[in-house]
Amino acid sequence: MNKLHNDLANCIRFLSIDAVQRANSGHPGMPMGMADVATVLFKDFLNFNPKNPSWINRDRFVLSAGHGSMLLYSLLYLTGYKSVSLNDIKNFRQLDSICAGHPEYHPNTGIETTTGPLGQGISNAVGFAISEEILKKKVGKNKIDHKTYVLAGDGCLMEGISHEALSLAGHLKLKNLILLFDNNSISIDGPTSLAVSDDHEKRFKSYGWNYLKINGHNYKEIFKALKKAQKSKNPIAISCKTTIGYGSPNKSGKASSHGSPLGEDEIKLVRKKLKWKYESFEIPNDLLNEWKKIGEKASKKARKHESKYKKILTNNKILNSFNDSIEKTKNNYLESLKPLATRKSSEMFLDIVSKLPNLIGGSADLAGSNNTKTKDHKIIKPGKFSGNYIHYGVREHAMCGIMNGIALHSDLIPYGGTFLIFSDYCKPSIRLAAMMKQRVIYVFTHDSIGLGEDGPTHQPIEQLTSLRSIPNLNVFRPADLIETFECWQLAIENKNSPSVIALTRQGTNPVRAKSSSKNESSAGAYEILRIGDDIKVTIISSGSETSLACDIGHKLATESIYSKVISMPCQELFDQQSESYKNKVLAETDLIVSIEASETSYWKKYTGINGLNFGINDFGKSAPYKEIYNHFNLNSESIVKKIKEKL
Ligand SMILES: Cc1ncc(C[n+]2csc(CCOP(=O)(O)OP(=O)(O)O)c2C)c(N)n1
Ligand SMILES: [Mg+2]
Repeated sequence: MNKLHNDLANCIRFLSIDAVQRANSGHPGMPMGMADVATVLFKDFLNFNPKNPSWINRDRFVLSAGHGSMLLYSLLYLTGYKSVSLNDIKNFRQLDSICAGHPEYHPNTGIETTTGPLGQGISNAVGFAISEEILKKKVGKNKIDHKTYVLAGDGCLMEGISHEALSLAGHLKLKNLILLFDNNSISIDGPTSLAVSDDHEKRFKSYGWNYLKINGHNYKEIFKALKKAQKSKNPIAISCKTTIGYGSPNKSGKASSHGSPLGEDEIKLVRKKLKWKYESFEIPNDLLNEWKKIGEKASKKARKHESKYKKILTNNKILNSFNDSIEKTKNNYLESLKPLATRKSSEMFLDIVSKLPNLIGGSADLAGSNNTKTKDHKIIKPGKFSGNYIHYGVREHAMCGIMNGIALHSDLIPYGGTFLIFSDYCKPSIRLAAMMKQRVIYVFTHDSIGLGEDGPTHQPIEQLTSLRSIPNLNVFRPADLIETFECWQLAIENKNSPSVIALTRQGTNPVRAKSSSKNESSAGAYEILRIGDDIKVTIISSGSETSLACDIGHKLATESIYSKVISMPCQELFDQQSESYKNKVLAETDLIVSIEASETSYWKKYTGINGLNFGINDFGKSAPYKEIYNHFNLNSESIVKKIKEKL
């Protein structure tokens, strides 16, 4: 037994116990159980700098088991991060406290990512590790050379996303990734034997990981394992056998210590058992100094290294350098004005910008369908990270969690593709990207019944509505090549929001007969056609239905009914415009009509209850796509008829 080690670990234990008790809510069990492992990690292995938390070559520490957030907050406070004070810890789980119930990403604080949904952190960590390898390749080992540590529990490993992420990490041979498994065999409902009998070792090894087993309360074993892990040639998991709620006479080893305060009486017993003679929230000076020394030592080491590093990637200017090529391609298109699938237009955009040094593309096994991979892309392969394109395999959820890690790591901009219908498999990670304000770009193709014969299982209906309901997510649905280029530019330039770009499988007719140097899509919606002086109808539309809307405008005009057509590639950006702009676009006529081959509810905020919403409020159909459009009355004859009836 090493007294100093125990004392240091007990600082984490008691801060966690006291904070949870004071908040009368939270999770003491995990921090009490993993305090020993975390102490050895921070004291002897982790490269970090409390004085410069965003130092690029720091090791990343990801708490996938986010319910144990007090472990992280305690460590940040003890090692001297300005971001977390003792007062913040006393305010655990209170409004606007940095010490939230689960870690919520704040830049430059030592909190690397938002975790909460179990297993997300594992996929984020895989993204961090991939980024490290990519950057190392770009700038050299003397500047970038760090590890990613992820602490995951039984729950994280039960989640499906862990399988996807661990499998890809093993395949790619991410030797810089170390997973600390809090193997306490307890989750909320009781012993994990209620629900799982996996052989963890075999599981990890089958993915191509190394696997070590230790007693997570024996500092020598922890030290040795971490030492070994530094040299691993593959990603490595360290199974730390721990006791949840370690030190609690009546609750240790039981689910009762997982997620509620221990209670004043039990806390007294823990103090006695662990020989902790201090008051609540009291860390004695000598121990606080020991912890501060750990932080200062790490700072000193970091500072020596920081001087080597200059900012690697500055890229907004670089995007401008593609402007000439972007304009040239647009102009060529305007000369031919042929129908073109927007997924193809997207590929043409990527063809131009694929040399952007920090754009990292990928797809979940649909590269050819999503048109995300261009002829110039280089594939990232096992152990070889000089490329810029990731084959994520059929792993949509992990792809999106990994992209969060890539975006958080540094200046890399990840984009990844799948079918829009499978955004449902991505949603938890998309939500977190939006919450963390990360620039992640989702290329979701096959965006409506227009995909045709693959049928209702593949035809998105409610997906756009669902995505539009996520705060801080821009959902783009461009109509033609010009808009697709504009939307891509907006997505790349927006550093604080993720973007969905929904694209068609089928050809769409050009609607922007004239390009303009102004990015019209940036306002979210704009007038694309006006016929006649005395207009009676406003038709709003997005994506593939915009050319249908224009046809309808022309047809109505032949019967002396005049209208304007509004192309609305992005509702979120339109909603941010000035009242006067919104009125100009939408308050001109009494009748407003929306057309989108999708669930209609979000269009009602623009059309009002007296408007007409043409869309689909049922599952799709399997047939050639034009027949499906007719089946759902999404054609100019039916829509013109209904508009006339309404007028
Ligand atoms: C996706 C998801 N599902 C459910 C939960 C609720 N939840 C939080 S912790 C937990 C049990 C986790 O067990 P384990 O990882 O073993 O943590 P321990 O009890 O050992 O601290 C559950 C079900 C969650 N946070 N995320
Ligand atoms: Mg557990």
